Amino acid sequence: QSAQPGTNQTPSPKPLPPCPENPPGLVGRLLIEFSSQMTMERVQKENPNVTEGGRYTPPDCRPRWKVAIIIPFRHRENHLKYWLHYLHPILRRQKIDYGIYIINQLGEDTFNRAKLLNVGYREALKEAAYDCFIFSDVDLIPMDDRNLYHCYDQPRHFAIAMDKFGFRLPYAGYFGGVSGLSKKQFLKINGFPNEYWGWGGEDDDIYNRITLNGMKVSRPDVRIGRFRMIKHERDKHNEPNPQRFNKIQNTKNTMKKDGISSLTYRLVQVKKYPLYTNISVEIGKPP
Ligand code: UDH
Repeated sequence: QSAQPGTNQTPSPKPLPPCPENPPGLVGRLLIEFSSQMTMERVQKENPNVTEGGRYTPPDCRPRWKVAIIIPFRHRENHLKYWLHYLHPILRRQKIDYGIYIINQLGEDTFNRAKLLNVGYREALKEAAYDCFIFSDVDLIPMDDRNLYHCYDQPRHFAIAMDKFGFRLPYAGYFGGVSGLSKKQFLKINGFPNEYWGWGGEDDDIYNRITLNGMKVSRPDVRIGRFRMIKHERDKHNEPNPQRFNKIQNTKNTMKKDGISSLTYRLVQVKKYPLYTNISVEIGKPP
């Protein structure tokens, strides 16, 4: 038989199919515990497919979102090991294209979670064309891998049923712990506030920004949105902020000028580790 014209050319690789909406490898409810010792070496061995800086993309399908996972951080090395141990395999089963960014506040001035998250948004975009941003505390682990870490039509709240709140939302407008916004949703609310120093209020301000801009919060089913928090004492230099009650009354006036549009900080170091990218910054102190 004679060869057909063109058959000796190298075939172009088949385009990958879109990733399934319900990834078939999910296992559902997970056993999460923090009593066994965890080492970074072990977590690295468990995750050979993660590439430098904590990046991963599914080999067999085309993900719909490119997700930057942003973690506000200072002095929580032990929690980070557990977070990486549990989350890398979950995200892999979820067929997420992602990068992990630890935003480390340098110095010992008052902690500022929301400002660090703004920094994460800006710095992650220097690394890749992310279109979805998931903001997670370092001590929160999902108990069910059907809680998919990507973006949705509306801003998403993931951590709706934490063990410390009896597996319920503590109040209807709660938006703390783990949340996710597409780039478009994030820019629509001018990012997050930079002026909440110390513990509390910033998540309520973000909730206000979302509703004031005509969006609403989307949430998973309460049986799927369960989380375990690694128990810890209150950190030094993150005392409850007494101004928070007043400040959240004023989101409508403050959100236009205070946000990603007004963000300033000093980038000190970007360091790529096997399982995450560490971004160390100076973000100033309260006025
Ligand atoms: N964070 C740090 N370092 C700090 C403070 C906060 O990394 O010094 C980050 C970390 O990602 C943490 C998140 O910010 O998960 C939120 O801070 P948090 O864990 O202090 O807030 P949470 O509401 O706890 O979870 C409040 C203190 C509870 C004290 C309970 C004492 N029994």
